[in-house]
Amino acid sequence: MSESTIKLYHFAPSSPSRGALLAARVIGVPVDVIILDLFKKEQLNESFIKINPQHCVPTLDDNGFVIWESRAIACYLADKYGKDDTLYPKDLQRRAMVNQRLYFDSSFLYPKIRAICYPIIFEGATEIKDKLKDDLNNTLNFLNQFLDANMWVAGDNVTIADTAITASMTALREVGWDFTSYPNIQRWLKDCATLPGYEENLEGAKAFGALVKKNLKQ
Ligand SMILES: N[C@@H](CCC(=O)N[C@@H](CS)C(=O)NCC(=O)O)C(=O)O
Repeated sequence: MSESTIKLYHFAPSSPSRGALLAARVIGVPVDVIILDLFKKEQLNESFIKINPQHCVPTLDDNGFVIWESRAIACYLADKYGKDDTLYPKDLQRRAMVNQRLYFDSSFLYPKIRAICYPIIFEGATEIKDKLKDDLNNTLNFLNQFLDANMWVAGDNVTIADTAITASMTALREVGWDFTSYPNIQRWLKDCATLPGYEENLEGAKAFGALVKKNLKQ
């Protein structure tokens, strides 16, 4: 029996890390999950620094081919191990649309969630500044608009843009964010619950939410 030699270095509360793992689950590729506890600074272990000098999760090691950046990991896994190209289309324009949503997540959505949550988890903040709240809500408006005409964030079928954005958005929901103004997002989040690996993702999102809520003045 052959054993998987695909390793994913992972920490469940991290949204990018969950995004890569959820992509692997939806693609259906078996990965050995190796937990690095960031609160114990395990990512700074000498053995991991040798694998990834940037010492971040998620990091993928596919038989010695090492890559990090959660969305790049998802693209690689979908291209290499996807049963077909639905999760990451080969058609240039459909692929460009998935890439656009992935970049939307990496450069707009997730950084705005992080800008709110990291100071609360790590720097003693107990409140969310109005400017940051408005900024994130503005970005959620765009996501809600993407879902106006589409069942999934990049079209009519699930793609790796959905898995990345699910990881970000479940974390935000577990923080207790108000999604009342975003009916499409609420509907889409319900649909995402059908994805393989969703419950595993949710567990990490809840851990993240608890870290924020414990310090947030209600
Ligand atoms: N853009 C990266 C972000 C990765 C990232 O920020 N990882 C954090 C956890 S959320 C990390 O590993 N921090 C520990 C460190 O950098 O030492 C991705 O999507 O993979």
